[in-house]
Amino acid sequence: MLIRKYFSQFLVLLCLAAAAAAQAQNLPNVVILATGGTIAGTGATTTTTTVGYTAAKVGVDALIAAVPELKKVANVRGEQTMQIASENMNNDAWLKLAKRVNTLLAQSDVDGIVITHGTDTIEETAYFLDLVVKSKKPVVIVGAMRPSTAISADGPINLYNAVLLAGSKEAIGKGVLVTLNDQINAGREVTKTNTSTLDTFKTPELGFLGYIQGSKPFFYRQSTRKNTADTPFDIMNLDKLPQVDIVYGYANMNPIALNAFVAAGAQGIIHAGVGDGSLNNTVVPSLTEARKKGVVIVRASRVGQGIVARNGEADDDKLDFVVSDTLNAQKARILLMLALTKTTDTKEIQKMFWEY
Ligand code: DAS
Repeated sequence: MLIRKYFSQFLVLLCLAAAAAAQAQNLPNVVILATGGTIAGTGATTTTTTVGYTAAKVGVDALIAAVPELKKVANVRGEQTMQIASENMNNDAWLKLAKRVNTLLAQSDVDGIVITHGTDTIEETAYFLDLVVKSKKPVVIVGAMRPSTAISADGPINLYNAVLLAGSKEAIGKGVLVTLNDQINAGREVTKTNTSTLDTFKTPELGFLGYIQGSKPFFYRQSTRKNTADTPFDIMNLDKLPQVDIVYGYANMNPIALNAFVAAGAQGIIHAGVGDGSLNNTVVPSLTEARKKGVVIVRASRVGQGIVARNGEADDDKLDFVVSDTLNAQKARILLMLALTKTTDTKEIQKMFWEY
């Protein structure tokens, strides 16, 4: 009697295990690469939300364990690639992260990647990866505006959304994506628009790619620019990126910072000018001198939206400058850095700003 009872319990367990294995087989395999940020942050009290917490404290396994629902949408495993607040993100970290992403995506048992990241430089890492990932599989970057210990922390639901997006067919071929707050942004255009609110990530004027609702992604548009596998930028054998710096335009500007960057060996300068990328008279001689030394100059704008028109506020043909199209200064810096790994020809570089 007792044997029959145990045997039937054993059979039930066997069926449950088989059902779980079958379900797991149907789920996508998503790897979570953790880099730090507020999503991994902790605060002294549950009401420590936008200030007073410490970023980059919680490990990737704890982040995953805090969202058991992840198992319903994907087979997930985590790697702690680094543990930093993203204001400290740098070129070496980007190369390490990008190489790991490319290595994993080349594996047939990996269907998508999620990167947990601080929000301060998500927009830069997203565009860098948008240009150097060599796969059409989804890469989704996610962060949080409140630490994991806060009331109504946004990290868990953002992570859940990011994992289901990275495992979705809809996200294939869309370029690197950023999701927070149930919204989906393109890596090329997304930018942080508010220092502390939950809805800070936007693509002003050009708009979101879509939303995540009821555990499903909904896309309404996609970027027209070439990305990921369709770019010529290959970082797998690079261990250093060219030095490119940004000078910020303002009334009563002077060339001190610009001259210092050039003297320190910058190979490229992004000039984030006022308006349509206008140049204050005080800096034109230094820019011209830098160009003569072979430094590539890109005219961007501090405004943040709109096209910086070639030969508009400056004679770019005569000065041999490049214009940034719609890229803001921090993103123009990324494209110029990668462009300089391929060429110093300003005509070639200008074409890249029209294409990526
Ligand atoms: N310091 C911020 C960062 O790591 C915290 C955050 O918002 O993620 O980017």
